Amino acid sequence: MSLYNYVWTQNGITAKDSLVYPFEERGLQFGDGIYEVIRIYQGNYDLLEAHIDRLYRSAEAIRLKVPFNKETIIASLQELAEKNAVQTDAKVYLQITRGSAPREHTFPDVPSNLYAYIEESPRPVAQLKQGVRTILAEDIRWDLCYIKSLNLLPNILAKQTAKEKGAFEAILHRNDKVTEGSSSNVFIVKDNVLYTHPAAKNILHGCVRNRVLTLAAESALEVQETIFSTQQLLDADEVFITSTTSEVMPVIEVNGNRICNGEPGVITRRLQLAYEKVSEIQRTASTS
Ligand code: DCS
Repeated sequence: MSLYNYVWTQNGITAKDSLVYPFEERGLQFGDGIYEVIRIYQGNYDLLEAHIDRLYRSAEAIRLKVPFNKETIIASLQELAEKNAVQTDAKVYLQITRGSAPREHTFPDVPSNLYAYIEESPRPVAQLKQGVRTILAEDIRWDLCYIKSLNLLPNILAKQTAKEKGAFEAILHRNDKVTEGSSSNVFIVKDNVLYTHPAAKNILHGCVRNRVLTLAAESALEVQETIFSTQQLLDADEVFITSTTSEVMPVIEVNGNRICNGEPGVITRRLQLAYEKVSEIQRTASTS
């Protein structure tokens, strides 16, 4: 996937090839930082404020200084998209770390490092239509997964296992209670009720998750933010996962067990369409 040429750093917008990182950098050496992945549809940001709000919540949780206020971050990301003349479906990756300093665990007295770049990111149209396979994996992460931290090793290992088993996502569980996916939130539908894990500290409070909950409430669908088990997942009428890049993605298999006869469910479809509408996703772009 191609990267757009200009990146934004704490020092301004620059060509990506001119960006040099020192090897003594807190993100590189400790994963001491936070990030966001934000959608761009046809050159326009989606859910930008929600992502920046979450960025600040993550920063506060790890006592990281964000070098700009919210308005400046939003304006700079807009400027970055304009400078790159982005017109396609894309995503921005924004990262802030505790800066460049000799390797000591304690906080250095240096400015934070920030960068953001834009990458083309076509919507996964075929998968959105057909649904995807998933596996179950133990959730071995720490207790504070609401922080979008750079430390993604457990997520990476789970996603790699999923890939090796021909699956799109690993659905994580702790003592047989489903938490979320390795890079997504998980929903089930049972008897016309939508269930998802509560927005507790041990899951990421997904921006797409929040939007789907709003859409469900607007369509008078009963929603319960409660913990459910792996058995309830396997017995669900419908399952779907949500994320910035995957939107509302139907799940048609969990650990080799077919869900909804291997077809995306009716309520999943309805929420998918509502999501496309509210995100102002161009139907022409999504079906091309
Ligand atoms: N849970 C985890 C662990 C995630 O990493 C993500 C998104 C989500 C849930 C869904 O959150 P959003 O709805 O806000 O996207 N992960 C991003 C990532 O790392 N790549 O793409 C999305």
